[in-house]
Amino acid sequence: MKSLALFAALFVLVATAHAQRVDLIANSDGRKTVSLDGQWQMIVDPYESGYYDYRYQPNPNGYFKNAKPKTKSDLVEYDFDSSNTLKVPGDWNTQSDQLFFYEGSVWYKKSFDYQHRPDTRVFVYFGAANYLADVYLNGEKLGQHEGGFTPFNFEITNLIRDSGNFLIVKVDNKRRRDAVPTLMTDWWNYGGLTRYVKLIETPATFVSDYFIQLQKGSRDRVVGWVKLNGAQFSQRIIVRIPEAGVAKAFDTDASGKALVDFTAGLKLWSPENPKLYDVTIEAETDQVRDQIGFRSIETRGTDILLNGRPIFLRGVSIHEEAPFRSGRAYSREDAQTLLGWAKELGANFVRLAHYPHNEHMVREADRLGIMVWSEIPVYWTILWDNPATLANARNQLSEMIARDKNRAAVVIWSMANETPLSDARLSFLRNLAGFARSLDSTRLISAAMERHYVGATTQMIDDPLGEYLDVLGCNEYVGWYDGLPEKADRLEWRTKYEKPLIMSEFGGDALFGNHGDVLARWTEEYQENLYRHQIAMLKRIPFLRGTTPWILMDFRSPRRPLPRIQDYWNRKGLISNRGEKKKAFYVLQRYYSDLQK
Ligand code: GCB
Repeated sequence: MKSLALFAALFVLVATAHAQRVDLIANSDGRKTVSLDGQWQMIVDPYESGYYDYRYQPNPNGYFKNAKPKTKSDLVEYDFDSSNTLKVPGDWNTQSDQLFFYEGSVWYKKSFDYQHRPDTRVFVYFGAANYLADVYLNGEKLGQHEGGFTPFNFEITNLIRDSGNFLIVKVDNKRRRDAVPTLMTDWWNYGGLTRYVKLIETPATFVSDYFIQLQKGSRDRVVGWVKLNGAQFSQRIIVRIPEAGVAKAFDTDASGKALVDFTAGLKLWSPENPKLYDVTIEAETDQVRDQIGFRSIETRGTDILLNGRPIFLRGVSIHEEAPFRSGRAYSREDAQTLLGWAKELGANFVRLAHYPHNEHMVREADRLGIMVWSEIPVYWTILWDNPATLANARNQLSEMIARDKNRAAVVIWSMANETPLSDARLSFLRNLAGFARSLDSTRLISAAMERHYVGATTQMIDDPLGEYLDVLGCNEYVGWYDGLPEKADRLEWRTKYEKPLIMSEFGGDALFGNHGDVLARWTEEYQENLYRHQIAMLKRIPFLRGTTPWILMDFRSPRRPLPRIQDYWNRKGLISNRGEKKKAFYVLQRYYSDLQK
């Protein structure tokens, strides 16, 4: 009986946590939106006493009630309105010295008025909150979201009022062994409401999502779907691409989903010509707009084919670290700076490591003609045999794909980074790869794997995961963690698979402005020499079809304490965090320019 009650209680908990969560509103272009960016009141709560009582039980009168003393005798031990503020979007670590190393809970509060129009629905949309977010409006819980790098939204139609709304979010960035990522990473655990927050208004029945992309292998047939959310499921949908003369009608089924299928003469998206079309999706009760590019991406043997032609992916890895000011990047300007540097390098490809970056990055990549590898933070030593960890990884994967599936720039979904071999890990990652394919059959699946030596000079790629990937990714640090740069000259590469390889990481640290000879660690000369030997080696790998060296710009990492050199920065950037180019930048630039001749 007791366990039944517990089960029932658990069910209610899970049900309420997700009750009001609808499909991700993947795009709000053309809708009424209200930005909630700016200063939010905040309370730092390391003991979570705004959530638990002194017996460590959830407190029904937690901080989310935003209580105020009504008489002079009332005891209320917190007050948002006289507390400090934090800017949203933005991590808390770089906004306050006291919070620089902080990992724990912070409560955010924003007050707002809203003219709710009749027959409309309202949602609150978060670009991302790292890591666990509990969201409340006007004292009522909307739900919880786990995962620090993907968007989520809750419907607030029945709770929002014309004036005096208060939105309260408890954000907790404590690392956990069973989370994704897990305890150990090599990047800063920036906490907070790190991306844009907005209100989105929709009609009662609205277009909640759509997938409008070329069918795999085709260059003129668009196959996808449109989904409605609301009571009026049965509708005629028209997909228009005026510039290509497309206006096609489709009917939704009983679940509100219409399958889309048409052929069109489209100029294909490519790095040379990143053509985007204005696309509108009209339902009887709603209409949304988007800019969408069309291109095909496939593999044939060891080749990667873009629009049917073999291509080499001249790439670079990027963390979501803000150029110049540091902290989590979030803005369009940040994306333009980072991708502008990638362009200057001669890149046609970027690896957005190690988690989904903010939406500006992929939208700008779409505009600039830069192909994207996008990944989830399944990194190093995940708890492979824990079902909840797998469910969490699957959820982050589905939210990444939900947001970016219409971006032509995205050509690769990557499942994991440098994960140690085991049966449990293989079945976890195989599950993710299958799930990604079921959500999006048009893109290539990859993962950054490791390699090992067979004898002293042969590098072998035979990770059993390779069987489930379209493109092999491989991280190697010959010349940094593995011998000195000259070692690369003697190495030969082999693979068990007839598949293309992207060298997904290589590199070494250099402090900008630190000079010495080619064997002196941390100098620009060491890094430059390392790139020279690496590139000579890469040229000898017959199945190599892309490179994303580590990394475009220095990034913060708690694992890097060396005073005056690292100071908690990973210095493998080709560019410093202040935007200064190191010598190795020009070595890679030369390689990429030669590849285009
Ligand atoms: C790696 C990781 C990356 C680290 C890098 C390094 O293999 O994938 O996240 O930052 O090495 O600098 O050690």
